[in-house]
Amino acid sequence: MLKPRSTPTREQVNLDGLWRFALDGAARPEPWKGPLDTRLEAAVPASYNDLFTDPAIRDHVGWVWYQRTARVPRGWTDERVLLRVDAATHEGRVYVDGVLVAEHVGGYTPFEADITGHVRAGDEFRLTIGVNNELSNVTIPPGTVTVARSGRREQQYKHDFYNYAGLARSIWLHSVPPVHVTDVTITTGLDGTTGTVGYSVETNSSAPVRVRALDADGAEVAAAAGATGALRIDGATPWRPGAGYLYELVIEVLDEDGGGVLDVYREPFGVRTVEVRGTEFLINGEPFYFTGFGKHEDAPVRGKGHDNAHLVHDFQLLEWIGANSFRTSHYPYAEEVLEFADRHGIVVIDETAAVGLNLAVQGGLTGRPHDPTWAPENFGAATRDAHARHLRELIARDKNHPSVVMWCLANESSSAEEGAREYFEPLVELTRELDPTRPITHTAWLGATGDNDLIADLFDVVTVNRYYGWYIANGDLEAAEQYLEHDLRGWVEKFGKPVMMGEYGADTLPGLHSVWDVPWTEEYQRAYFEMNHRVFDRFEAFVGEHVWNFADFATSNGIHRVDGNKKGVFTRDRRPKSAAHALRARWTGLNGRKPR
Ligand code: GCB
Repeated sequence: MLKPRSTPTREQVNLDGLWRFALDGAARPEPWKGPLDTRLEAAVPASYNDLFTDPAIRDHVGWVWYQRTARVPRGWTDERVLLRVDAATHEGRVYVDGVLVAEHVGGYTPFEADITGHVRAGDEFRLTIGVNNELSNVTIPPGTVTVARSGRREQQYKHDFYNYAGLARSIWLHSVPPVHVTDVTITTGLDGTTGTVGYSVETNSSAPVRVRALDADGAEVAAAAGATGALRIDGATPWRPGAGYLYELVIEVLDEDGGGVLDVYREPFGVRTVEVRGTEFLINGEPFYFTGFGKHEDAPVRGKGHDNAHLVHDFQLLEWIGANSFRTSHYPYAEEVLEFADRHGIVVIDETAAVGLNLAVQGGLTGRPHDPTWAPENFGAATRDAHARHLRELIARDKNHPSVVMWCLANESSSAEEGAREYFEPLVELTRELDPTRPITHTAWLGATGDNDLIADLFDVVTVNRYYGWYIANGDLEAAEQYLEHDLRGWVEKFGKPVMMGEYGADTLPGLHSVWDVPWTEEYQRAYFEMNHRVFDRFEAFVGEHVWNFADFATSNGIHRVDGNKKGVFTRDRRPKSAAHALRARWTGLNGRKPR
């Protein structure tokens, strides 16, 4: 889905700010039918949970309502008027003056509605957005709503991060001309020093299309006519990790005689290649070693709300510590994040919101038999359909970002359990069909090993999440080292593919110190990383290390977490723990190359 952009033929109005807000039930029965009866105002973009002091709001399960008025610019008389919601977590319904204009399930991908028939240029309208945070067996991510003995509805889910909800990303009113570009796909290659750029433009008409590629200074470097085709850029500057050089494709839809321009859309792109060859991960033909993190969109007060100040600061810290990459664990991040990564040359593993498709985890923790994960009553065809829809939306949104070098289809699903292959094979096929250019991976949980995993061969890169020295052999780094080496060897020897660490980490309380190997201390986190790195460096096939986590983050209540997950290398307010300095020393020395 195209991002709204301002061009000579397109305009946009940002609708962020303070919106009237109410829980379902607190307002009138059909809140979209009139002004929302409430004194509350919520900030957009932000998760609503931590904005208010009322626990009934924080713990609410179900619909909430946001409302504001908006004015259609008076110059839009002859334009199509669209309303775009960058994210409504996890389900959204949009009403214009009481009329339902859009519905969408999936909390981390955008959706939009053509509201031309419902509004008039120059006039104001009432915009109401309902957002529901409920998860089920057929949502991605999954969850279950239970009713406690107290009668309170509670949302259970199988991931540890807090189920923040609301309008955490921007809302846009934007215009497109009646004849317009609806999609563009750009793929790039390198032929010596020449950049090859394949493009395919979709429009809502058969009007002729022409494209021009501009370099970063705005100079035209290639041009072509036709909705699909190829451009060649001689002496191209490639997009590289650490140097995010971007070109722009200017797409013009012309009137039938080719004289007038009906629509202009501009899409940035980078010229680069990505390939897995043997046990190497190659960017522009050169071996790349991932250093970085699994992250979260997470901050005090805003929750998962996008914030440009946090964006800039997080990327500063990534650079400071020598991270060249991150994974969008465990859901697609705001588009602004990917655009920033594009511009700054940070490599991204783009992950779906499929986290928690694993009932074996509970079994593993309690030792009790667990319900089958891949069963129709748990995660069956209907879940897979939702997963497929989500993949389509993710790839449609992010396919043109040069920073995205790999798709991660799921986090820690039950890949060693019967039925995993039947579940994943069609999703792998779909991903390859939607994007034949990027490698794919999924992260393997502790219960899946080289011996018992049923799906690793379907993917290009083996990514494993391992917590030896934390959940296993806690406090015994010697034993942990042996377990880890044995475990990694199993994957390396069996699959002959690049292997990387998707997660490794230890909860750490800043300020807690010890001269011994005491879990939760800053020294232990450092020693834990050192042990992991010693092991990684023994494997030729190892292509990267993503620490869990970049920063401490909010989790749901529970006995396993005290004030959130503390595996951050930075605290939640982004102060470095001692291990951050150790990582910095290692990573700045590597500079994207494998340790020797
Ligand atoms: C994992 C999950 C991640 C958790 C982490 C932990 O394996 O993928 O979402 O936060 O472990 O800290 O337990």
